Amino acid sequence: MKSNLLKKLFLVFICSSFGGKVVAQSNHILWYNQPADYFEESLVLGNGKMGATVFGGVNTEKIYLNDITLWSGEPVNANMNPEAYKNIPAIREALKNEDYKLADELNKKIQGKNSESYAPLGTMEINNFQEGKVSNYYRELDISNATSKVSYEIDGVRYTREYFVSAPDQIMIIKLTSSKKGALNFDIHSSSLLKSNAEVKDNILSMNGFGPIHENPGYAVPLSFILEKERGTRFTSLIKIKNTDGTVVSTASSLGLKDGTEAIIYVSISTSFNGFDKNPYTEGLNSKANASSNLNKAFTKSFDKLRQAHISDYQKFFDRVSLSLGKTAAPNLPTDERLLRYSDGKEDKNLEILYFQYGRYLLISCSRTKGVPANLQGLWNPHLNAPWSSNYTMNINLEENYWLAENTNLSEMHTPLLSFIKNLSVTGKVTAKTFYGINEGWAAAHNSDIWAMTNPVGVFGNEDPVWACWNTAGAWLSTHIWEHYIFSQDKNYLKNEGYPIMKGASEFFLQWMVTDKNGSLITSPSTSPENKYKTPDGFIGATLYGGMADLAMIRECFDKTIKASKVLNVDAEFSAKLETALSKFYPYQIGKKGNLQEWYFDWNDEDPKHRHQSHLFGLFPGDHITPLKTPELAKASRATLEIKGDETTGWSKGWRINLWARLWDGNRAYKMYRELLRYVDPDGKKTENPRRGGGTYPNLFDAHPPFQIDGNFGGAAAVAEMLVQSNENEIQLLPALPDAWDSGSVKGICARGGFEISMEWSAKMLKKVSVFSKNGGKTTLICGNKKQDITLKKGQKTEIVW
Ligand code: FUC
Repeated sequence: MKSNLLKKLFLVFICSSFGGKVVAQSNHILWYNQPADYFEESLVLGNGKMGATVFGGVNTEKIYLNDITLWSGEPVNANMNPEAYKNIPAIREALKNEDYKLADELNKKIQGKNSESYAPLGTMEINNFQEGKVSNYYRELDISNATSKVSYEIDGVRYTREYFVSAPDQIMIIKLTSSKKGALNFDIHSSSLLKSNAEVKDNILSMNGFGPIHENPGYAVPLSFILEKERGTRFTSLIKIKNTDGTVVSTASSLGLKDGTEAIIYVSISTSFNGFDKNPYTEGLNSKANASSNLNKAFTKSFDKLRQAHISDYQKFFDRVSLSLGKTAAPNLPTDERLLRYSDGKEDKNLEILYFQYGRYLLISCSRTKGVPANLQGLWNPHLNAPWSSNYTMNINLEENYWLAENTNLSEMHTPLLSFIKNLSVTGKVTAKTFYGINEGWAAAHNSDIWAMTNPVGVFGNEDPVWACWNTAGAWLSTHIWEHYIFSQDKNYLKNEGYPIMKGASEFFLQWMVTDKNGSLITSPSTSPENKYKTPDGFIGATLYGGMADLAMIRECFDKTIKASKVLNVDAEFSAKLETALSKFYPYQIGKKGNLQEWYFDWNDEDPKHRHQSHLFGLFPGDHITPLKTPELAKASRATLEIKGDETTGWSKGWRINLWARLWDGNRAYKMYRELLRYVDPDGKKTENPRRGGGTYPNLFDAHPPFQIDGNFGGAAAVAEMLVQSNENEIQLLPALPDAWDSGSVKGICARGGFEISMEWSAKMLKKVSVFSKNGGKTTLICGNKKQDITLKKGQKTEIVW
């Protein structure tokens, strides 16, 4: 007893004396005992618009700065291939004749330009002039308050830095201190990969520059940027030091502090982006004036005041959800070592919680800008030539970014995507007409960018239809509108903004679908993201008719549009048309291997283990396949997942965990969750036996590889999906609870119907549940064999001992 107590006291002592910080094994702190050498080791901060990637170096602190609105290009000319649609009948004819080779060739005529790219704003370097041996280095990111810290000692002097990026004040703050008076000596430089000019005036280090106007000519071709002085998005960064003592010094292009003890660095950035349809040069915002006004306002405020405002703004969102998974015996280790240990199969429940909450942290930090959703890298991209242009890939990646938005209680963070869909519905009208010959509704294809381009990509006939020609994004995205409504119960949004967009997506597909030889509705031409079929005579191709993924997504789109029209009590006639169409859809087919067929015929896949599984859309994120409603289809979905296996890219793992959760197989979902959290070495790191593949980097970023943020979000969403599943009428509690999580509690998970769930369980049995209703309503709670109907008034909460 006594020795246990002593041990505990000793542990508390060790933890609280380490680097002066409390670092007990944590579910909210990422920490390291060395600076980051690689991007995938850095710690990221953001306010939904501005992003900072902090390396925490001793002699040189490197911080990449991003603004989510800084892209190449300018508003898209959606009418880029006005006669493309004239080729559709010939493709249909080729498909009717089962001439797949010709169909694939002709499908290339339905292509337009590629997307623009997300651009890095710049790099800020803080050079420190302390020499000597470094000891007690410590670096952390605390996701419970969205602040980061670095501290170390040199010759007995302790240096600290604290960083945050504030949404209420639109500013990045860095506070530097030294434990010895006057020991702080540093200077700051700004640079950018873009065309820019840095200078110091009135003790402000400013950098002004502009983004390229064009373009990524194709993934296969090296990027070629054209810089024109009077075109493209302008950007500004401003840096100013507030010192308590010492002297602020400057050169023509650097700003510094001499012999100080404490200083605060204010960093303000801005761009001229003024909306997807406004020329960022001739109709742009004044980036200089905006950056300066944010800087001046923040500069009058104290560090404590700014910090407090930042933390309370952030915690308003973050604190809505908490998760506990019971006792853990995992030791307290730096996050990189912790991940390695976990990858070797060891238990670490708090790491599992940390990864879940980190997903929520990342979404709050990168998704708060109207019309500009989180991109492929969230908003943290250092590259001029980023992987996949750091753009929006809409055949999975963009949507997966938002799977956690509603169920993990971050509905506000969904709105950048929802407003972006609205923009897509504008350019998408032109795309529907010019590429597909459809005069009603809107269409969107595989890629997009900040300019809401909707055309199929491929550089006008140069790229593979297997990804370039997919045109079902409108169906998929419109389901996000329904999800937002059904979780939030915001009828005004549905009526005034959401429903017309959903209707437009449905209108397009109603016209686009054709009948097969037996009178069933299908799409033609179709492709299935981004897999290829093998016909019985050996042809490997992408273009086909009746792809099952298209049908699954359009089914969801029609179904949700009908539901929305009923909620609003409008468009009964249109709804009836959708009902009739749904009854004629070419039905799902079960293949010879017991799998859910991806192709119209029971063909083989070129790659049976392909990372995409879009034909399982109805199981997740859709809901028309469930183990109860459609047991045969659920079984076939399971067979498909078994054939594909579990080894895949980061985002694909994220998706499969959700699929297993929807199949109510908690242990398989958990197995794959563990595999998503498998340690992956930074991309550039040369080690003898590098750990590569889909998984998680030392900074807990998702590894496709390379870094893509979708896997972080998909993985976090899946945790919620394992604990709570819901539809318009029912809430399943603990539907896919893994054995490893036999006891625990959760607070604040959202369910469809506008409910918020908190509950406790032990020995895998639900003990207590409390349900809060946002807008009043009824639902049925289900757990195991027990069901309970509840009706609540708006704002009412009930607690049930189960
Ligand atoms: C899709 C995926 C790739 C990658 C890219 C950004 O094309 O098939 O794996 O994630 O998007």
